[in-house]
Amino acid sequence: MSQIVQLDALEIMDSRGHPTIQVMLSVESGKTGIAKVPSGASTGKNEAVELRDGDRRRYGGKGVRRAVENVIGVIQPALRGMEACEQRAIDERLLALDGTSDKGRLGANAILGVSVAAARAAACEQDVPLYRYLANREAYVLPVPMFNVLNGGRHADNSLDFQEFMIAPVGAPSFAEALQAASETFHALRDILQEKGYETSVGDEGGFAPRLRSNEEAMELLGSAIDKAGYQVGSGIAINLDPAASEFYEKGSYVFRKSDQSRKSSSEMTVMWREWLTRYPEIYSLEDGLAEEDWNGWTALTRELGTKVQLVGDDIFVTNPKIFHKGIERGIANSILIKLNQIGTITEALRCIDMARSNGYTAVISHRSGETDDTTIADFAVATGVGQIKTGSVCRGERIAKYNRLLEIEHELGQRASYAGSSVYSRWK
Ligand code: 2PG
Ligand code: MG
Repeated sequence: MSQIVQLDALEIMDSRGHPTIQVMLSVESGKTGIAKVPSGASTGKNEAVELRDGDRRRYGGKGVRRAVENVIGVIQPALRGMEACEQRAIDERLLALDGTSDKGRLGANAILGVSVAAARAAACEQDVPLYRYLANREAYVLPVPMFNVLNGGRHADNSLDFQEFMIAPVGAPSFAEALQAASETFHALRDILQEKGYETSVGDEGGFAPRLRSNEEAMELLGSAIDKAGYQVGSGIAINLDPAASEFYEKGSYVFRKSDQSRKSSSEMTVMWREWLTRYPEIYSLEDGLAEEDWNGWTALTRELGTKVQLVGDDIFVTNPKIFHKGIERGIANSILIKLNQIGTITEALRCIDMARSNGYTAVISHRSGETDDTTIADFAVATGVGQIKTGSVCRGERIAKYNRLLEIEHELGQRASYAGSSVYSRWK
């Protein structure tokens, strides 16, 4: 009854008001799975291709009509008759149909839409929630959420070079209480910013985007907000960073253009991060502390700090099993960020998670800065049991949709749910 009978797609809006694709996949019984595909701003160079029309008369070239046509005209005939529950076979068929190494023919946006819509249709057909359908075991771990409450870098027009300052309520007993702690801290931060005369408007991921004096000031404000909300800095609420260093890497140096115009070499960056970790022991996780091209720097950084902090590779691995494999061989990072649209299929993302597990790496499921109300990653985080998710601040509907979905899952699981908490960082803290 789960034979695929129809695929449809349309151009919809993402949270930045740019077009993206929605895919609907229907099976024989009449059940339909719907997927809405996200889109990044600080994208890694080796991400799978997001197919855009390039026709400047529409949406400045960002239209996705070609991706829509590929779903309907090319993918639909090739998938009709396949079982929606055969995820791997579907994903392999999509890869073969595309035939390129970067999904540039059909578009990773078209391909991911279909990959996720198939999973959703199959779950619906089997009448089980998506997380249960995707998991192949019965242990359900709710992830530690990382809330990006202060935005900088490419996500905000302010003076912060670092893109994301996140709070992670590791000490909470449940996901619901983690969300509560984050919300209280977020509002305490708003009060503090207001008192200090800073703006409280938010950036792309729902975090505040004030014109602070320095990246260090961001850390101090977060510490005060956590304190004001009545939580313990570090053991109660950790601070996780994603400076997204590829964005300020220019010809072999790191240039702090948004703040003080200073420059640092790769080894000076590692020294800086070592000092930050000493000064701010509440930092539990550092993502993209160096740039995607700086492989030697990454190896040195990992050697130096890999036993002290979670080092997450985002731009450098781009959720690509082949690149991740090379990175593991080179001793790069100890954690991988998983963004479904960086690679384009559920199967390949799962392969990265398996590789992470078998090589002693952790994994963090992530949204993109351009999102929709799609909540797939919430289910994906629970299904894979990786214990960590980052999906923005406690603000903006497209972010809250994921957190609300996690609340729903925790509620539904009742006694069977367990919150990952500080255990995910026990290797370092
Ligand atoms: C990141 C992400 C998500 P973007 O760098 O980790 O927070 O940003 O989607 O713009 O790549
Ligand atoms: Mg990142």
